[in-house]
Amino acid sequence: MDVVTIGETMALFTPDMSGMMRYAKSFSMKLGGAESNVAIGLSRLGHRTGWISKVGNDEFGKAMLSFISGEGVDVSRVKVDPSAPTGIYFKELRRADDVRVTYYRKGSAASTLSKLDLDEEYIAKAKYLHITGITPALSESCAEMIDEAVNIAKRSGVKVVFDPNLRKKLWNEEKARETLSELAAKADIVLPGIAEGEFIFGESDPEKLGQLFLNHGVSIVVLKLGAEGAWYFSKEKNVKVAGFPVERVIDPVGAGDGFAAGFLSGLLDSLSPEQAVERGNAVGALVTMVNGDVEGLPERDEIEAFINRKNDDVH
Ligand code: KDG
Repeated sequence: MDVVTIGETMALFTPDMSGMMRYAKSFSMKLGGAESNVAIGLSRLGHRTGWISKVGNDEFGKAMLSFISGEGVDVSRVKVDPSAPTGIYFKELRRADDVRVTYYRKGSAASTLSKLDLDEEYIAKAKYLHITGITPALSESCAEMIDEAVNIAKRSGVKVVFDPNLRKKLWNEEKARETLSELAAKADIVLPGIAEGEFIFGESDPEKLGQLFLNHGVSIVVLKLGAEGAWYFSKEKNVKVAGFPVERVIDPVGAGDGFAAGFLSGLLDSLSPEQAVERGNAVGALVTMVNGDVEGLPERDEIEAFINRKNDDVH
């Protein structure tokens, strides 16, 4: 595998109208989960990915396995739990700049994941292990599992990629700060948004934040700035890469996962740091133009055309 990831995916319901969800009469069902979003994004770009998770023995779990494996992601390490349901979440698109998320995931099948659900050999054979700060927020056993997955990766020479993905609705701030900071310290690559960096270190200046992450033990930090693009920091190079103009944002949820998929795809293809960040920015931008967490993730010819169009405009 190029990338193995671990986390919960939920059935996602979006009202077929904008505005307050209380007035919604019909909903579209999709699915979303930060980690499987990244796996799907990478798979669409031609990389080999595996997703470790647990779903309920219910229709949502079955739909999920079928959809995600249909995207080319290996689901052989996903377990089916007969005694807990697949999690659900609602996305209320009041306006493009006011998107509200409501979770129904307490006690979900994925929240019962534990160390026992890890296949050491499966992780050890990957090039990258991708984890997010969502999984340790789901339960104690999930937090322990993520620690163990990181330990496996470290002793097997697998690079750990960590996206803090702070979800304040899932845990208390003190615990979140402590855990995200610990995971960042153990990761090789960290992909925070600027607000997440500020949450962890209390600093909002991008260049100071980049340095703080490097001093924390991280080799590569990519600080995402939304539409503005992203900063790349490492011992060798600090560079800001401009984002792509998006005329109309339809749904920003999943853009960070799109960035992670694009950036990792660039690393897997041995692109330069600037080009890898550019690919991340481009995938993130494309995701925001489509309703849904994964529906806007591009295939390879689409991403290349999108990037070339911008560069042609510029030169
Ligand atoms: O990054 C997008 C995710 O937030 C979305 O797919 C749902 O995994 C999800 C979560 O926990 O919020």
